[in-house]
Amino acid sequence: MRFDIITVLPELLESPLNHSIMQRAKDKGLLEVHLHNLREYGLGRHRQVDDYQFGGGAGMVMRPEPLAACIEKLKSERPYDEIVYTTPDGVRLDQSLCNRLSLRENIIIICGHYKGVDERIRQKYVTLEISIGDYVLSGGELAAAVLVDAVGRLIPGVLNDETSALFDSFQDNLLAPPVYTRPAEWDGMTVPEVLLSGNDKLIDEWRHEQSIERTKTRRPDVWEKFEGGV
Ligand code: 6GU
Repeated sequence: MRFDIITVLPELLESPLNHSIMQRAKDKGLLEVHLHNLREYGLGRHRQVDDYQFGGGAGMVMRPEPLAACIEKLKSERPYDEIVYTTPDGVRLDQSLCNRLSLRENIIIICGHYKGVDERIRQKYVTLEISIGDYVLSGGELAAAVLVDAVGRLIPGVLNDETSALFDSFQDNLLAPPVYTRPAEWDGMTVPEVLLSGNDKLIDEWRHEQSIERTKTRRPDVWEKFEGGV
C-alpha cells in the first residue's frame, strides 16, 4: 500500500512514520509513504502556496494551482483509489473506515492548513474528507499521521501476530479487555485468578465479559452499535 502525502510541513510527518510498526511495515515492503513538499509547487519567486480569502476575513487559504500541479503529477504516475483531504469538517475517522481503507492500493492525502484549501480543489479532486475528531488541530499533518498509522497497521502481514488486530478495541464494536503482565502480585494488587488458570475457554469468556462491561460503562454509544449488531 502506498500513501502520497502533500504537505507544507513534511518535517512534522517524518518522525511519527519512521518508528515502530510503521517502520517495520516499510522495511517489509508492505507500506510506502512518500512526502511531497507543496512549497516545491509554489508560485513565483517566493514559492507562494496560500493567499487571502475572497470576501475578507482572517486566515489564509491554500491556493489551488500548487495543489493541482502536485496532484496531477502524482496521477500521471499511477492510478489512485482515493484522494483524501484532512479537515475538521470531514467524516469522522473510525475503525470501520480504517478497515475499508486498508484494502486500497494507492492513496493521496492532502494536509489542510491555514483556513483550508480552496473549495474548487475539493470539488475537482477530493474523493474522501476525513476528520479525526471534534476538535481543531493547527494543521492536517498530525491527522494524516494518525490515518496512516491506523490504516497501515491493518495491512495483512504488518502486525507480528496476524490475529492481534482482531482483538483491538472497536474491531468488533467492543472495547479491549484489561491486560496484565508479571508480577502476579504488585503493590498489594493481584492478577485475576482466571488469567493464571491456563483454561483458554474460561479466559476467553472472562475477556469477553470484561469487554462488554467496559463498553457499557465507558462508551454507551459504542455499546449501542454492538447490541444492534452493526
Ligand atoms: Cl483532519 N484537521 C485539522 N486541522 N483539525 C482536525 C482534524 C483534521 N481532525 C480533527 N481536527
